[in-house]
Amino acid sequence: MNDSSLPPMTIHDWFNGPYPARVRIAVAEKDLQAQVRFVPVNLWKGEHKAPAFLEKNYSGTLPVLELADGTLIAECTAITEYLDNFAGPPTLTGATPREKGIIHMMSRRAELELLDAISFYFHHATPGLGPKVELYQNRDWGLRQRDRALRAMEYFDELLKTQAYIAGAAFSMADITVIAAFIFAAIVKLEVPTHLTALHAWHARMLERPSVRAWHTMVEATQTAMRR
Ligand code: GTS
Repeated sequence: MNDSSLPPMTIHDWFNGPYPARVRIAVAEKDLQAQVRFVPVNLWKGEHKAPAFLEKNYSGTLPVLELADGTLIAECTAITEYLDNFAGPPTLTGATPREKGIIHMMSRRAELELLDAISFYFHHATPGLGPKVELYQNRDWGLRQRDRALRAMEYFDELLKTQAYIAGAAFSMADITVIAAFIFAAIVKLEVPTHLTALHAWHARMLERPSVRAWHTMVEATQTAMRR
């Protein structure tokens, strides 16, 4: 909803982070871009672990939504739920109790089994954000998480053979979570196996959504500008 009467919001994030992408895509889906200002927190410099940022988010992760009255909301699902309460389609977290329950379940499944697993693989079994930020790594656990993510890809592929979206018949927050998993998989060069054709076909459809296209265009433009 592009409504200038809504109070301004600040989102602390990093432009191409996969988790931040979840919220940026949600903002675009709800047409709230005009209400949001993005403040960069450089992950690669460990700014998200600095005391000033930890005061905003105890977990030391991005993104964080800051409201005009200073209220801080971390966790992508919580931020998405907050944004979803503004009127206007699409409904990302469900309208009926049944939809809400299913979307919550599938979003958690997409997080725990896929996106978080890829993230743990990145932080534990690859150089991650570098030695100054990655103070503890457990390579064996990281590799197990990679295998967990690969299993989850098979699961979502199977699911998408019989339904159009991750949580059923409509686009939702759960789709955004799996879109972010594709973004993270590309960063860590974890290939989504080509035989998972239903999953790839779903992803091709997701890439055509204006919110997702805009995110990829923004990332390419920002990276080009940073190289100059
Ligand atoms: N459960 C959190 C959420 O949903 O918001 C996880 C957030 C998260 O892991 N964010 C990443 C982060 O801060 C951002 S990014 O990797 O996607 O860019 N990672 C840094 C770290 O040190 O864990």
